[in-house]
Amino acid sequence: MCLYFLDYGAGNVQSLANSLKKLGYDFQWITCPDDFHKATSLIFPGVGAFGSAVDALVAKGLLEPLREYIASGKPYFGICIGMQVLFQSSTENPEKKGLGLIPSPIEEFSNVDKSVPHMGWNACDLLDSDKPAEGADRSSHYYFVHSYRAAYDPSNYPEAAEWAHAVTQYGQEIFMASVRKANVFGTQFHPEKSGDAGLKIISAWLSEPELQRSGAPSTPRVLRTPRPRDGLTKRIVACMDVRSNDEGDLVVTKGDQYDVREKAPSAAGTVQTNSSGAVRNLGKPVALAAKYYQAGADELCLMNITSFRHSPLRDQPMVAVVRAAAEEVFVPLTIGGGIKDTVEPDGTRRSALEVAGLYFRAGADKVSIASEAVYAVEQMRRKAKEQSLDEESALGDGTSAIETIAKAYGRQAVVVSIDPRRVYVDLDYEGPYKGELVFGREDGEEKERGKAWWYQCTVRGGREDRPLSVAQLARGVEKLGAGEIVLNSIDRDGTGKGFDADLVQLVRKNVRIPIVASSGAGSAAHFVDIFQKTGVEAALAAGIFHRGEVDIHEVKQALSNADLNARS
Ligand code: 1PR
Repeated sequence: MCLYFLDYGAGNVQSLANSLKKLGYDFQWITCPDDFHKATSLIFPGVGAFGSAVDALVAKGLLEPLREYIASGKPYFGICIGMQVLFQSSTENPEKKGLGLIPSPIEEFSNVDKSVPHMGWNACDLLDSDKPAEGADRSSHYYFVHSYRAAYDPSNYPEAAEWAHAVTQYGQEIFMASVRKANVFGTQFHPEKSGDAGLKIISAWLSEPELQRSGAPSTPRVLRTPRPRDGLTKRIVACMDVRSNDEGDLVVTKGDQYDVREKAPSAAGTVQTNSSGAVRNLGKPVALAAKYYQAGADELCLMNITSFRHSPLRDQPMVAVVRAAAEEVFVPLTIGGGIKDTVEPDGTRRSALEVAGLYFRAGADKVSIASEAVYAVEQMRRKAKEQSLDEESALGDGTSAIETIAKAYGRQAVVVSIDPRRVYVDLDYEGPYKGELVFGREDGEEKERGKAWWYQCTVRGGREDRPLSVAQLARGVEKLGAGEIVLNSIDRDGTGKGFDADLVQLVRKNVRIPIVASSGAGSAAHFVDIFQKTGVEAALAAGIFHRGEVDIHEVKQALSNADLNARS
């Protein structure tokens, strides 16, 4: 087999390359139209936007050779955008035409009843129970990340529906999760990010060449009625804060309210309240990432909490960490810290887009932006004010890190990490954040009862407060194009008191993009609690996993017991 990859230069194709390496296959890149003749099997792992994919293929003279390759009957496997280009068009970029093999359009999900993008692990319903399933099965979950989908609609698009191989429900919409006909196979989900279940699909396609050519569905396609609840699981995210310790080793550390140093004992043997001890060392980042992947984490986050400010980008130690981790883990990997315009020690300027690109090429699936997101929203609001416009109506000018990275890699690749802190105020507070005040509940912590507070944004890992509320930031970054929010809490970080449900509810009310609740998890019950109270899509923890106090399996079990969807 002469296996080729089609890469048009956007996003993370390294993950798929790592999957093939893990499965023991070699491949080559399509670099010119002639390579299509040499290929006996072709995978197109498209990411980003439909229009930029089509544009890039046209610009490189690869669109027509791709059409001819597929028409020749040789096996084709398209992933995400690689599947979407088989369709006629996409409302994402209506002026661009796809290959038109499947006669229906790709359209945006409605966000009336759910968060968009559709991000996470969902079930697949195979339509032909008597046919080879390309390694897919009904009991597994697969990782999806997209805002546009091909509706499964046999009434209006009967010919297109014939291509459907598996369907998935998100909210009350049923769409094509995979397509299959003759030599063509495509998945909307990412098998390379779907753990063992996804590797099984890639392996089946590669190892059974006869199946690659004979995928004609037989069962007549009939309309499906959505079930009351979709199969999207609640995601459990394991987060590793990484920094160099005093000996210069890269370690996973963990703070209490962002203070990562051990409390130093005083001369008298009592523990001091200020922390001048060593940086807490909870393990090596790559080894821990591999451990959490094996333990069933749905996603992993690596946070570069000091940004290693003095390293030139090409020697950035975190890039090596991401590269090594991506070879071990086959679930989504987010990298955060230092995603901003930078100046190298030799004076060379690097844009945030370049920095992000380096991480994507190393194997990251998403980048997480914290301080720069605050500055971008502040600037957007300031400009609106200067023009005597309502700050809430402000729009970005296309130059922020969020906008440039989302444009190039798709909004699903851009996470904003928020580090808010409670600011307690009098009950009769009349300041600018009056509309966002939260009032302490009678069943809440004692210090909160009868109190009111708002949530203030911070930058530089909580070291500097900014004149911006968390609700203003959340609305702003959604407008700028962020695809997800990781919502930390400085007050709860490392305390084990549970997630801050008031904070999460506040942000949930303000945005439609997925939210990852973070900070304060102390038990499996805390995860159940935050999902039940707020309906957020994901929850993140660090300390309890690092210290082995709760394992990920236990959390999943607790979710299932509480009738919440979880990936086993
Ligand atoms: O500002 O874009 O360079 O990003 C810096 C990133 O580093 C931000 O995402 C910021 O949250 C993070 N960061 C900076 N300093 C610290 C610190 O701890 N001193 N870590 C820090 C913040 C918060 C979470 C933590 C959860 C769960 N850590 O990442 O994992 O709170 O913890 P828990 O389950 O133990 O309670 P930029």
